[in-house]
Amino acid sequence: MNERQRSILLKSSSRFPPPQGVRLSYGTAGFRADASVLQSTVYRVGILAALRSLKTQSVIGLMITASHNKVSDNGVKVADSSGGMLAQDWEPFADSIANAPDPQSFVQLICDFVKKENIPLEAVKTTGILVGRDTRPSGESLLEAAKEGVSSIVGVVAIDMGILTTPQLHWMVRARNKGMEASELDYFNQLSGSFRCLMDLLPQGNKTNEMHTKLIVDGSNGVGGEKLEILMKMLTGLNMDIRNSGKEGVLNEGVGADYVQKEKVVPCSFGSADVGIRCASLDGDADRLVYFSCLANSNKIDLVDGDKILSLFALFIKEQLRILNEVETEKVEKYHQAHLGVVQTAYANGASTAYLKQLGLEVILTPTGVKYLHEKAAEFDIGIYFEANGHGTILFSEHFIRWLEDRSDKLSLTSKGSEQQKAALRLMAVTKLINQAVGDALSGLLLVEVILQHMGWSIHQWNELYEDLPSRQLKVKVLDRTAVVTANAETVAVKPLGIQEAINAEIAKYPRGRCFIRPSGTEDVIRVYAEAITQEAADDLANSVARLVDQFLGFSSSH
Ligand code: G16
Repeated sequence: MNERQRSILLKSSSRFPPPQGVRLSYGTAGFRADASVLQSTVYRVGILAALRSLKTQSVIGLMITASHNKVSDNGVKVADSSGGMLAQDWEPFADSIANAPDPQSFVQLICDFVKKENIPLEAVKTTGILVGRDTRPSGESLLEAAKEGVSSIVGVVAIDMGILTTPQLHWMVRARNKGMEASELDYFNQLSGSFRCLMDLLPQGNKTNEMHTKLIVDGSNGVGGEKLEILMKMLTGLNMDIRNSGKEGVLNEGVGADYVQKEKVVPCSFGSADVGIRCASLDGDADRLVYFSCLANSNKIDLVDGDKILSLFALFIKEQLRILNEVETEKVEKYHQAHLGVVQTAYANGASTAYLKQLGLEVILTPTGVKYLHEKAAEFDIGIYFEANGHGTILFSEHFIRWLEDRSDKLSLTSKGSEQQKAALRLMAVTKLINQAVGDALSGLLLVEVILQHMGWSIHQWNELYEDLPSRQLKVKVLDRTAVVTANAETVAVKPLGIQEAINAEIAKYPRGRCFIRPSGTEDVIRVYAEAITQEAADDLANSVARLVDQFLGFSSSH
């Protein structure tokens, strides 16, 4: 690194001193903390993104969001050149620069890393950082800090994309690096165009049922509601009512996908008048989606979570593949290896995993975090991944897409209008509608809506695919959440010593009981998940394990 670059970094970093007494970690989905301590971290991540851009000689994304966290928090994460999450082998560097105590050690870390990674400190191809933020009030000044970080690396520029959903930013990075148009309008055009295409391909007779009944969307008082309002104007046939779109009410407070999925109660602005109607909930930055219906005389809901969205998508895709392969003659090439697989985490309801296996699908379990699920799903020709909390998408391999395009072209010549051609066109439209960079509540919602139409199903019929085992999730505040270390896709706690044995003893008291603990990567808590055959048993199991966590690690603990 030359002297000029070094002195630019020294000068700019001295304007962003790190907070005292706070240790930050890149976590499940980037850095998250109270917004007041993040200026320095965001500035430093701006530098990291610029280095990543030079290393990959491509466009990189930087998003300022704390997603489902409370409004006073904020965060920052990097979208890699593929549009997916930052390469995991760069996370330790992110951790070390975020925590470097002074400008000298910070700049030295950068110099060492540039050398180790052999990063060319000049742009040969298209580089640049797309920067976006959600609607949090702290986002504006944090975005400025990010821009300062980016421009501290000579030759890399930040392009301010303004207020976006997180998946929009990921989509734009992916599109840019594929040489496609990548504005917000392009995003809306792609989603609305492919949705229209799927609507045109609905089986005859299914065109009126569900679409004429209302869908009510809870926007979590975040960016998603506002963007969905724009998208809705480009669509026909959807009768959608958007609530909690951020004009009133507090972000993620008593609203949103995280609240609805964890508490299993109606969000604010929903009530008795909505009983039986199909409802959906987005989270604060619109990368999660769950559905629900309100129950009569209660604030409880019937939850249709990420596992059921996954099941719906898997059923639809499996059916289209079956049609495509059904009447193959020897003359046409058959895609023998179309390998369809699904990826879940330990939070997946046991009934969903059993159902997916019964469908004959290969089910893989990973630790929590889109970065892990996405990586596994990419190993299939068609990989569908979802966390129960509503975070997920479908990935199609380049090889499969090429085959599909070719197949579709041939069918349009040999059997135009046939069921096979329609199945090929449907799959092609899904590859465009679904956001293949990352889970996207808006694109996921449109796909759910069109599949329900295709099946001619109500939300209730969809919900009846299988019956969830009762479950309960709790959070426990502890002195040091890093004291919990897990293994086997987070199903076993290997530290603190002895806690897993104590958990096992609790589980043994409940028929079909299942329970695990893990440190959250986005909040300062230990999460507890429990499942059993009755709600009371799931609640009891979760509560007793939460007490164990408190005994082993809590504020009153002597361990
Ligand atoms: C992020 C991640 C998700 C993860 C969630 C909760 O979601 O992207 O993969 O499930 O955090 O993680 P944890 O349990 O470690 O706190 P979001 O929607 O907050 O970005």
